[in-house]
Parts: sequence; C-alpha cells; structure tokens
Amino acid sequence: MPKINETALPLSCMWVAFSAFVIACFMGEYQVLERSGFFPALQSPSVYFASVSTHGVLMAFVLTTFFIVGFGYYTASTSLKQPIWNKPLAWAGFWVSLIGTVLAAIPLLSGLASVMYTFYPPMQADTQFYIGAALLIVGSWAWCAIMIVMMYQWKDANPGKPVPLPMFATAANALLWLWTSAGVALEVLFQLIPWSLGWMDTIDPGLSRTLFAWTLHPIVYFWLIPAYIAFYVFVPKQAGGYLFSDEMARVAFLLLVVFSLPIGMHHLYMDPEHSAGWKMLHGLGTFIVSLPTLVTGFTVIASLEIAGRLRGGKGLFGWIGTLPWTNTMVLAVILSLLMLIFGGFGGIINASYAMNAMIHNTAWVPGHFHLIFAGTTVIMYFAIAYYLWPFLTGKALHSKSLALVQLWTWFIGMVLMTTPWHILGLLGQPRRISSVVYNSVLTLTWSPYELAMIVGGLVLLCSACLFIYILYRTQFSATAVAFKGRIEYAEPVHPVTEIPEILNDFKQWNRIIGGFMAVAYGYPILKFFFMDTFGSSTWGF
Ligand code: HAS
Ligand code: CU
Repeated sequence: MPKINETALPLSCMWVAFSAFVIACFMGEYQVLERSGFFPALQSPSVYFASVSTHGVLMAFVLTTFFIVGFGYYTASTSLKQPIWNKPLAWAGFWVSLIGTVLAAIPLLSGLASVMYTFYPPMQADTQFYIGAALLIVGSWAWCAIMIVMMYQWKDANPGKPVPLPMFATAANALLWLWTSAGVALEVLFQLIPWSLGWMDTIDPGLSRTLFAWTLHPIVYFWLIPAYIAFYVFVPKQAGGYLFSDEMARVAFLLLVVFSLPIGMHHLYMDPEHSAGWKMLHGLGTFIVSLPTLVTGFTVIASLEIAGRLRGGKGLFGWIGTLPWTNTMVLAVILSLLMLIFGGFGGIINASYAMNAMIHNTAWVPGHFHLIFAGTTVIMYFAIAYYLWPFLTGKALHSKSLALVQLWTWFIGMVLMTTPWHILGLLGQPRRISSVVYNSVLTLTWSPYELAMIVGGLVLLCSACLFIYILYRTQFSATAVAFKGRIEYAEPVHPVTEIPEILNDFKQWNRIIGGFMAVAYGYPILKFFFMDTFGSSTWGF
C-alpha cells in the first residue's frame, strides 16, 4: 500500500479517474467513426456496443466517482486544516472501488456486459459486471461517511462558527450521493444480481427503470457539484476578487441536494409504468432544481464582475476584457459557463413534457449530456487538476500555455461535436444506434453532421491526451521545478462570522428529503407490488 499522507489519497484517486477518462476518450472517437458509416471496415455492432458501454461506465462512474472522492479528501483536509479522519477506512474504500472497477471492466471489454451505462433490463449483463458496479458504489460510501464525520468533528470543535464553504459543499455532495446511490444499489442487489444468477426467471423493467431514475437525476449533480465548488471557492480569488455571497452559495448547494432527488421521473416521461400525475410532479420539481444553477450563474458572474472592476474594467461589459483570461481557472469558468447556457437550455427542453416527446431517445440526449457534463463539468475538473497538481506533487505546473491550449481545444472540440449531435436528434436520429441500416433522403441528410462529429471528437481526443501529458510531465519530468505554496480559498465580499444554522447543517434537510422521497418514489414503487389494491385514480396518480 502506498505511503499514507494527505496527498497520496487524492493523487491516487485522481490518477485512476483520469486514466479511465483518457481510455474512454479513445473509445469515443472510435464510436463516432464507426457510427458514421463512412468506414465499412469498422462496422461491427458487437464491438460498438461493448465500446459504448465501457465508455459510458468509465466516464459516468469511474472518472466522476474517483475524481470527486479525491478532490473531497483534499478540500476537507485543507479547508478544515485537519487530517483525513480514519485513513485506513479511506484506503479500504479506494481499493473496494478500484477492485469493483476492474471486475466490471473485464466483462465490459469482453462484450459480456454490452448493456450501456444505464444497464436497463431486459438487457442482461454478466453477474460480475453488476457486482463490480456495486463495489464501486460501496467503496465510495466510505468517503461519504468520512466527509460527514469530518464536518461534524469540526463543528463540535468550533461551535457556532460557519463550516468553511468548501467543506460544507463537499459534505452536501456526500449526503447527496448517499441518498442518490440508494436507488441503483437496491436495483442491483434485489433485481439485477439475483436475475443474472438465474435465481429469478423474470424481472420487472418498469421497477428497474424507476429505481435507476431515482439515481439518474441526482447523480448528475453529484458530478456537477465539484465544478460548482471550484466556481465558488477558487474562481473569485483566481480572478483577483471576492465571492459575491457565501450565503447564496450555501443556498444553491442545499437546493441542489434537496430538489435533485424527487425528480428522476423526467427520464421516464415516455414510459408507460407511471401515471401522469407523478410525471407532472417530477416535471415541476425539475424546473425548481434549475434555480440553484441560475443562482450559481448569477453569483459567479457577479464575482467575476467584482474582479474585473477591481482590475480596472469600466462600463457595462468592460470588466470581461480585464479578467485574467490566461489564468487556467478563470478561462475554464468562462468556457464552462458558455457551455452551460446551451447545455442548460437543452435540459429545460428535455424537462418540458411535450418537447421531451420530440427529443426522447434521439441523438439530442447524448448531445445534451456531453455538452453539460463532458463540457461544463469536466472542463472544471481539468482546471481543478491544474490548480491542485503543484500542491499535490510539490512541482510547478509543466506549462501554463499548454494548459490554456488544452482548455480552448476542449471547448472548441465540444462545440464541434455537440452542436451537430443536437441537430441530428432534431433530424430524427435515434440515440444508441451503431449503424444506419436503411437509406433514405432523411438518413442521407445526417452525413455532414456525422463528419463534423468526427472532427470534434478528434479535437477532443487530442485535448484529452494533452491534459494527461501536462499532468504526467508536471509530476514525473526530471526537469520539473519544485513548488511551494498554499491552497487559497476565496473570501466573500462580506466575511461570514455568524450564519443561520439552517445554512450550516444538514439534519433538518435530511428530514425534508426523506419526506419528499417517500412521496415521490415510495407510493409509485409500492404500486408495483400492490397494483390491484391501488388501482389508478382519476387524478392521474
Ligand atoms: Fe440533464 C438527460 C433535464 C442538467 C446530464 N441529463 C440527461 C442525461 C444526462 C444528463 C447524463 O428533464 C441522459 C440520461 C440518459 O442516459 O438517459 N438536465 C435537465 C435539466 C437540467 C439538466 C432541467 N443534465 C444536467 C447536468 C448534467 C446532466 C448538469 C450532468 C452534469 N436531462 C434533463 C432531462 C433529461 C436529461 C429531462 C431526460 C431526457 C430524456 O428524455 O431522456 C438543469 O440542471 C439545467 C439548468 C441550467 C440552466 C442554464 C442556466 C445558464 C447559466 C449560464 C449563464 C452564463 C452566461 C455566460 C450568461 C437553466 C447559469 C457568462 C459569460 C461570461 C464571459 C462571464
Ligand atoms: Cu435528469
């Protein structure tokens, strides 16, 4: 086992995350090439679906979980100025997740788990895949426990004081992940594993999709929260200013945690197993959960404006030009927010029932989530890595200008790839197809967009390789320059000395979430078991 210290855990987690990421980028480029149909030699549905499943699992579960865990350990120990609590437990969690990843990777790569990252039954994977996925999640629960314990230890030692914002947000994410992962854990344990072992002859796909939906929406905010943490706690300082409001940041994190949970049925609008009333309630909740993102957009742009004006920017938009665009964190946040405009707009289209009917299961959906996840979110993972690598490795960043090139190319590649993807969806291309087996005027109109996606994917692949190169050179190059420095968290404009307990603790919020979940999922799930007793009411519930 590696030497246990405050940087070994975050570094190990992040290397696992970014290794998974770069492998998945190669698969992504292969997928756009295969699916375009321009290269008959590449055509193979079985290889395509093995690849797309591995790509999805690596990006959505391995990159994210390991990155979030590693980043969390570092923010916790540095913002609270205390060592990570229970390091043996932390390392045990790391190894359980890593073993889970390897166990899942074997059937994925050998084509025995080509069920995609959502693994909806009745598609069935090898049991080892489900066990591996479950272990990946179980390992991450150790992190959740450690984050929550560390927050409460600090609160006990500092009664009445506000928990430092980076830790508050990290612990909020840990709480979110505990609630979120319960849905898929129930599905895997009680449905998928017994069914794949042959202990059950049948499975209820409606129930599986419901349990997965419980996880599927909040998981996207589990991925997003580290990006928002960077927005609030790193960006204002890096831009040369102050955080516009510490309290608004806490409100945003709490709203994300509470309202991301009871809304997952917006993934099931077109499914038959739920009645209209539940879909309407989950639809309303989806609009409410956009509010913390609007609050975040406002607070972060206000913080940037403060910085721009402190740097001499004048007039309505003059402050934008005076921002330090050559600071990696600042450039990343600008590009991230730009991608959020259209990525979020796409989300609102998805959330609107009638328009969802138009885009559901079309290429629009992967267009949406690549833009908002791989774009808005992952570009901030890069910026966080560039900022933390010198602290973690004790070496100065290999090259700031290469890092800026990497961020720009990621943005350009993402725009080149996701714009045609959205258009293809509107032109009727289904998502998750490996080839087009029929030829019509409609499918012929898809070709130029496929070509643009290939180019976009190639730019992204080069950018991903450059990212790994920069991290590798920083850490391992013989010519690396030693670095000494201390991580800097942004100060709010108005220093927070006292804070309402409701913005400093989760206990009350936990109860509210529990209540929401009991209504939003408890009743609809019970209906699966007692359909005859419940029946369906004229109110659409
Ligand atoms: Fe989504 C499907 C709705 C956000 C990820 N989403 C997905 C899937 C994924 C995903 C992975 O309602 C596919 C799942 C699958 O495989 O089936 N999504 C939303 C909504 C939001 C949203 C309402 N999604 C995300 C985020 C993700 C993510 C974040 C990952 C990180 N999504 C849906 C729905 C579906 C869906 C349906 C199901 C579709 C279907 O039918 O299958 C919201 O959170 C978005 C709120 C955001 C905004 C944008 C505000 C803009 C701002 C920027 C301002 C910047 C400026 C520029 C002005 C409303 C704040 C400043 C410039 C300077 C220079 C300073
Ligand atoms: Cu969702």
